[in-house]
Amino acid sequence: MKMFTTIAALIISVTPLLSAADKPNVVIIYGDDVGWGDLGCYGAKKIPTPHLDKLAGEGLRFTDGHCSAATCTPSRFSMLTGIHGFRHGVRILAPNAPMTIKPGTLTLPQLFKNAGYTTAVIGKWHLGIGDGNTPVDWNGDVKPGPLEIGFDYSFLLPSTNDRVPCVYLENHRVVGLDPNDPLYVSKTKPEGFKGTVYPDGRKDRSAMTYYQSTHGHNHSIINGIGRIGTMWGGKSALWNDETMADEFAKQARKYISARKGKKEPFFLFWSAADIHVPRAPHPRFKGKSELSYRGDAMVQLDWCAGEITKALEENGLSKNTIVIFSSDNGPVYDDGYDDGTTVKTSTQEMDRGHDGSGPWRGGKYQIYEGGTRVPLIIRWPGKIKPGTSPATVSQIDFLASFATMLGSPLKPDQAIDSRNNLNALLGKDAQGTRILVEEAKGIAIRDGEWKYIPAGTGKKKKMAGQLYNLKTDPGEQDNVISKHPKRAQAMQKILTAKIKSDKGVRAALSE
Ligand code: NG6
Ligand code: CA
Repeated sequence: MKMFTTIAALIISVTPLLSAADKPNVVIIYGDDVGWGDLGCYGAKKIPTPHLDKLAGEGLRFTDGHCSAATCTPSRFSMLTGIHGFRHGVRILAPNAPMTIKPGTLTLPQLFKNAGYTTAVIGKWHLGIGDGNTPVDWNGDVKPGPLEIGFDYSFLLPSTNDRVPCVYLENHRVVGLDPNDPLYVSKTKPEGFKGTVYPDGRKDRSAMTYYQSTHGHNHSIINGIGRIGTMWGGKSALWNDETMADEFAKQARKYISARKGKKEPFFLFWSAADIHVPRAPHPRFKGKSELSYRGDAMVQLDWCAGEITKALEENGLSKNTIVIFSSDNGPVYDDGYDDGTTVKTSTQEMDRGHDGSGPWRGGKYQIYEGGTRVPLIIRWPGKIKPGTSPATVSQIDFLASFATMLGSPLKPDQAIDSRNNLNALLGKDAQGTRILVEEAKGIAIRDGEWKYIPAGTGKKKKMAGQLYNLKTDPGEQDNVISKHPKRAQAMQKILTAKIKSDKGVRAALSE
């Protein structure tokens, strides 16, 4: 009997979970700066999000789902590579930054491609473009980019919506560029340049007609909105901020309808600019939330999610498609634009009584739960039982989990920080990972209900080490490090010896 069980277990462990014909399509709908508390199904009272609420009702809604870092680039880097950003010094990227993901790295799209999928990314990129040796020629082939790391098709907002260049990039080419007004991204005016010159907000604030901005959002004024970085020319190719969401939704519809009746499954990474600043939702969303631009942008993002799920439905693809909704970091309010979002109370910032972090402390940029604990919803009709899961799950584990689902084992040097958490993602394990890494300026770790933030240097003073029990103190208010010094030391040891280990979290934690 024992022998039989062992053999049966062996067979189960080496047999792919899926036959080729059953491989599900996978769509990740990724919000930008969307907090845990910004969706109706997570408790938002002032922002109607009917489409995402429906998705949650038909799928599994995680209450302890995480992105890997409290800012965009490291989170996206980790989700796509299964490697923590801190290993490669990945930080928020400047407008003209080169690729953070080196061609040849095993990425999430490459994993799917190896398993016979066709793959695409539509929307915000912010992972850098170019090899870092030769400057990117925005008038020629703009590469390496997503096509060189596993995506078959890309339609991008290359950086962020508050950074130049304010143009769309389809595969290797800027869309709608007029060769008579070539595009350059550089601090200084290119020699002999005769094309469009945009107002410099440092000298001309009156050009900020949409709303005023501060904190470096003033180098180039494009469409009346201040941006980080300077661009020259490319006027015919400029995006329209108010139709950007419509454009990305249209591209998603086009892509999905082209997949109808095709044999090979697809992976689509659909990455919104909403609800990142500068928020400029289409005027039809004005006043649709009881909040400001930020709430209305969230209603717009919800509408886009509805367009994507409708496109799947109309093309008969819903049933065999896994749809994931999540975000790249926690919430932030005005973040440098006077869009009327931030209303300060005596103790915290929020938007007219709406707290985008829900019950968690902090938000974007911060090491507290609100920085990385984000909405995470997964729907797979007939395969994932609808409900709510308390399991601890992280986007960095998507890669190893999908590798398990596809029966494509990872080599030890691939996606070194990604661990298989498929059972939790499918709703078959209510615990998930015990050890979780949270990255902001520093690195914190969770061990079940405990959270440890090492002592570090804050902006003004040296921050002391912190230990919280999230079960009794979910709001991280009561630092109990002096009551439990041994626990803090043990967690520090795991952080130094295992999390920071060159072998990666997967190998180090399984030892
Ligand atoms: C910050 C920007 C902020 C935002 C962020 C990136 C300033 C003062 N602030 O540096 O507005 O663009 O970078 O956001 O420049 S993220 O979601 O892409 O990480
Ligand atoms: Ca973000």
